[in-house]
Amino acid sequence: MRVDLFSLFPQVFIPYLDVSIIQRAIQNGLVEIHSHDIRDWASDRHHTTDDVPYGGGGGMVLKPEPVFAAVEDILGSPPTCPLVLMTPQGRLFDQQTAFQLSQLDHLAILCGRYEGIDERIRKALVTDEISIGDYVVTGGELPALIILDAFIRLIPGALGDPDGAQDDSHASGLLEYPHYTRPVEFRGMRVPAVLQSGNHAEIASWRRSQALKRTYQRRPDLLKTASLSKKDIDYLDELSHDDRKPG
Ligand code: 6SD
Repeated sequence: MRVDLFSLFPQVFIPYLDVSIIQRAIQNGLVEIHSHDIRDWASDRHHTTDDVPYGGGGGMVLKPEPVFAAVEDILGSPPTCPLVLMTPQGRLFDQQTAFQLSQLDHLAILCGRYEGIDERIRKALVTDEISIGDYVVTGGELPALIILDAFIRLIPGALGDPDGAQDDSHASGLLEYPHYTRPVEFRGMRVPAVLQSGNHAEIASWRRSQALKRTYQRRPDLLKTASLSKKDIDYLDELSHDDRKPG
């Protein structure tokens, strides 16, 4: 897979892409990341990339010319791959979108700066708009890194473990069960006995119940779309009946 990143601060991507799972995925040829400095396509003497907004008001706006020039130069005209704009106005990013992005051969991401981008960029170049949540950060770089990280780890072979990301929170539509490692007792807190039993069926059943309980307590909204067995539903019924008992 190839990813092209367009930004006014492409240097911020480097340290994050240089470590851990993403670095390994790049080294193993699973993903190729090219970051581009939009300023390199600014044609005036001062390499200007922003200008005042028509209609007045505060803040500056990302100019269309350098963005069109950069995107058309790198992706062709018209571009043949999706161009995602990181913006608080986009659709909310989730694990399903991460999975869809991980299956593309080629993806481009545009990171805004300033108070906004000229609307003609959105109209003529952008094919999809994604938000990482209902809060505002200073530019699209951190949001882009978040979606990059989320989908690169889903590319088959990116995680060392052959089971990959299948147990991750949200992969099953549920939150993850609790994890324990050694020592068996730490500051008076013991590892649940079932995890030391060696009984794989019982361990799987305990983990499933814990995942269901956590999701029920913290993110009950997720239960509407999770795929649940008859046994899961019976267990959730039990939890909700316990809630209704006095005391
Ligand atoms: C100015 C940006 C680009 C500013 C953003 C995206 C989300 N979900 N929060 N903030 C954002 C993206 C903010 O360029």
